Amino acid sequence: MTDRIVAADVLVTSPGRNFVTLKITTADGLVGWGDATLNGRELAVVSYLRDHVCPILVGRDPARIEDTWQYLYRGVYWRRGPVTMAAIGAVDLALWDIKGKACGQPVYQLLGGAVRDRIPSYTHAPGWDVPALCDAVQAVRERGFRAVRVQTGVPGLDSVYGVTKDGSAYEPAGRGRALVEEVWDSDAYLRYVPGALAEVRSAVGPELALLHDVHHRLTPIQAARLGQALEPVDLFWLEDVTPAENQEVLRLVRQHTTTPLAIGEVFTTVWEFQQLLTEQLIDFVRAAVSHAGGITPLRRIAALAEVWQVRLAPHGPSDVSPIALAGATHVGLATPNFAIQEYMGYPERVHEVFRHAWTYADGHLHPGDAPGLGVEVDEALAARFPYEPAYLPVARRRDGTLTDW
Ligand code: KDG
Ligand code: MG
Repeated sequence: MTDRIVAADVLVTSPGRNFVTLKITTADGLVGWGDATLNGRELAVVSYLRDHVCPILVGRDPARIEDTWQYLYRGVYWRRGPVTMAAIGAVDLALWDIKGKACGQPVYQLLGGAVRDRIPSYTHAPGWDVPALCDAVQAVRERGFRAVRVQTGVPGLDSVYGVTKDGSAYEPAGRGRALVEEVWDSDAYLRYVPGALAEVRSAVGPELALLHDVHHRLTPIQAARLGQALEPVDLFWLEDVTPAENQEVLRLVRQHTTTPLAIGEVFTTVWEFQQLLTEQLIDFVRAAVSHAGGITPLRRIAALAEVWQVRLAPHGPSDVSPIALAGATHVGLATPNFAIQEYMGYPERVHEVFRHAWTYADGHLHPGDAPGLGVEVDEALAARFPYEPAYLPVARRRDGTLTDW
């Protein structure tokens, strides 16, 4: 007797930050969980799911994951985009969770089994100045990480996205209805960062993998100059060096530097990677399993990347929930061209709301061997933390114009 979806519900909880979670329940009593969190636009995805997707899921066969993906992607007239793809991603994750539970297998086994024993991961070490940065890197190293994302303050700027002055962990979205506005100065950043990261490199030695995120803030020629200036630092990657809507601009960057490039956390479909991959303009694909529409399309993106020897390194900040992180670790264990998983970490309460089988040890993640994705949501606890408006800051240049993300 074919199982049927009998309910699809959306939970919003805020144990320190907002998370949107999809719960799919079947007639056989199986429950699948999916992450639909889209930082700063959470309620748009809630409505997309509650008002448009959940009603049409009821009655469907949960085992037909690919057909449901095609149904939700091709069936609706309007395709792509972060809201649509976060919603589809949540459904896809939940259906893989259900299929694993129905088979009594962890999802990575359904993806063809493990090609590695554990997944390399990196975390964040922000520091307002070089001494603080070196301390933060050392602290992360002591937790076993062999790869660290280093973000620094910039002299002359009061605030810099991703870095706190007191060294406390930063949360991308600030609570409150008002968007915080920050001043950004690319020239000050370009003057300071190469020297600062060179000091960090000489302090930590040659082996530790260092990553840096530019958050799309530079023009193509500025990105080329930064990449060149950072070559002696031997970065593992330089991320989001310039906005990549017009992907041709990366050709200019490639012409001038061999610093490896990582792009893709704001991309939502394989088509946005097409030119970057076929012209070998990037070395790492940063798609998030939730924002790119789920495990099903992420595997397709990885397969296309493999043709050009480009590797997968999914986005994994605190605004991608432990359910999506679980999904990424299952893909990571089963996908040959998987390089590294971002693991920014979560406040303790998040681990209490999202009880997960995935584990972190000694710089590596493992999805665990629980059936499905291996995450269960404590709904009673989640209900104690209602949604609170929270938004990413906006940056303006000194002349008042908006700068890119
Ligand atoms: O919501 C946006 C954040 O997730 C993003 O800015 C973090 O760039 C980021 C990263 O690489 O983790
Ligand atoms: Mg990033």
